[in-house]
Amino acid sequence: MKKEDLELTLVLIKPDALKNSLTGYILSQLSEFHTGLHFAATKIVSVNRILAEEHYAEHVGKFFYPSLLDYITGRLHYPDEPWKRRVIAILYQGPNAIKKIRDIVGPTNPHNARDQKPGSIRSLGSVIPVKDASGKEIGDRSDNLIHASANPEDAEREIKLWFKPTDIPPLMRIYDAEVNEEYYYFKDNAISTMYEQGSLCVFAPGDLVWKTDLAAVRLMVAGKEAPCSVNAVVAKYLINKDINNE
Ligand code: 3AN
Repeated sequence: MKKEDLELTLVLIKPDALKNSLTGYILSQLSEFHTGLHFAATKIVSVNRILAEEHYAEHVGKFFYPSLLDYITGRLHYPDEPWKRRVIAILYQGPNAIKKIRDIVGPTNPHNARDQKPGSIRSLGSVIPVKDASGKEIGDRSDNLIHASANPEDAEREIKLWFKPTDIPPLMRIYDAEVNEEYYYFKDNAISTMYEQGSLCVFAPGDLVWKTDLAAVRLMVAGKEAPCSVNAVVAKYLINKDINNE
């Protein structure tokens, strides 16, 4: 098996797709029959604030950022039914996985998708006005049903943000993982090797973790600058935990 044959990409089936019962349609569009790609991992995620902020970190400060967080956490589509706020996160694997999926997904804005790529998944999405606190329209939000990694760098960052190494079968894992040998705890947006009341154990000895995450937490506990944020490391360990940070 060549390395190129094992390319991985992240797909998120977002709350608007779930609400509109488009999950089955989307899965069939992305099926092995159409794409030649294979499932490498999947999970149902109730997206918490930490994960949402980290996933959309590149959009911090843009006018649509707050509504993007409300969208991906499911608050917009399920305001009164919090138990239905979910995203389906899937990893697909195979040659050219990133491009193949992006082609079927279509352009970011559903209006552009309908113009430029009719039949793409996002051509079924909607464009919703975004208003400021005074009710003045300040732009549009794209409810575009699905997220798909845009390039190999984004794919690696996003896959390591949403999935632990053990979520992926060993022979499908393409990023290095390592067995951790220490306890690492998370509290008040910081990582520590010391337990305090209210700390959450992120890694325990014997856990298989992303090598890049382990390198980052070692720098963090040494008080040095790490190449990623604390939230980027801990987010995948907080998925579906009962944390109070909505
Ligand atoms: P894509 O999802 O196609 O990779 P990104 O990563 O540029 O697009 O944007 C992430 C999300 O942010 C989009 N899915 C869309 O919902 C929202 N977004 C991006 N650009 C805009 C924009 N100019 N106006 C409104 N929403 C936007």
